[in-house]
Amino acid sequence: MFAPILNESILKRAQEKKKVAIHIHDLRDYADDKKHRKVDDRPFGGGPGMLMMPQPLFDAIKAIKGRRKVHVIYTSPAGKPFSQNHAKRLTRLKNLIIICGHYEGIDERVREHLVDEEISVGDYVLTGGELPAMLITDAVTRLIPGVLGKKESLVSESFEGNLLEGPQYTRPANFRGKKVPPVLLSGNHKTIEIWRKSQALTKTKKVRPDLLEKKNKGASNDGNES
Ligand code: 4FV
Repeated sequence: MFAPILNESILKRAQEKKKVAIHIHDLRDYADDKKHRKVDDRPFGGGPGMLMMPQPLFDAIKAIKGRRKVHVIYTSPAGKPFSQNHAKRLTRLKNLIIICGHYEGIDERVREHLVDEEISVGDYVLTGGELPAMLITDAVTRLIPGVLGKKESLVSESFEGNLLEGPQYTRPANFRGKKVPPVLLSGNHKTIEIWRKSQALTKTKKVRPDLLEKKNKGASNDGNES
């Protein structure tokens, strides 16, 4: 599942520019049960489905960590909601391991003894933790200095200042009679900035008023709050 994501566009270039190194590990390689390479088992106390066993996860993470300080993330619907601030905070950590959840979940002893942080990418249930892991990898990698080229900017994008991005336009100025707001053609950067800010505010008020509450609560955008 990961190859197509990692070998395209910005993530590919980020690895080529040695801004990030991304390795995929097959848990079955760490299963004590060499014959069936079993990594899941039935839940104690009964109940539907299977759980990820502790042994392959403990031994895999021990082997991958070696002597390095690594921040271990587990992706699950029961995690803290992922956000841009969260991504910013993770870019400050040198080594991340992301456990991709599967089946009904993992043995609680993994969460207790290995997991530093549980992250959810949204209040819905997926078939596996791979997509959440890819989301986190993408959102974090693009924030690493030097990954995004000049053309791509981090400055005026959504969630900067807890505001959604306002409307944007490119050529032609008149597309089949549909015109671009004249202020954007004025060349007056001050009025353009004011217009953009007010548009972003209007859109945020309409679509994500919760972000404005956060903004007004003075949540500074320093990446500490998730
Ligand atoms: C999920 C989420 C998610 C739950 C069962 C994988 C699945 C299966 N992960 N945010 N939402 N995980 O739905 O992070 O194990």
